[in-house]
Amino acid sequence: MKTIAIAFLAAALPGLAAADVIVTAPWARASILVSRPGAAYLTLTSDTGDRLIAVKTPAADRAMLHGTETDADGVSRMAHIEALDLSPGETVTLAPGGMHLMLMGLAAKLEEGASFPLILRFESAGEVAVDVPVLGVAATGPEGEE
Ligand SMILES: [Cu+2]
Repeated sequence: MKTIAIAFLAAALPGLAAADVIVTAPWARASILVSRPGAAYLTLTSDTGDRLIAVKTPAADRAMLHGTETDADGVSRMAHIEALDLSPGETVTLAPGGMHLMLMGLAAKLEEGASFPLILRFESAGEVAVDVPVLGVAATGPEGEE
């Protein structure tokens, strides 16, 4: 009986740790061509503070965090962000025109109405999986992604 109780407790721990980061409102824009990278957005909150260190999805060969910078000429460019620090209690929103998750080498077009799993890896919370719904092509697409 004692053995069973310990095994149950150990199995429950990763789930408790993952709850330290709350991932809300994930979405992606539908893609017209499979040859173009896709983009996904979401909101992150950590009560204790954490660090997003990796992103992966079966929907693409590679997923990475990008920031958007606008230079003096008003031209926006994307820059790879290696890791994203989350301050305790702070909410970070990824949105078109700003930070986004770039999905390179899509396995298939992102079809409106479909959804795909996305796994976010945090330094403390470990892996957090979310289901990302695909919204319409015209839904406020990110700037400079063409
Ligand atoms: Cu990008």
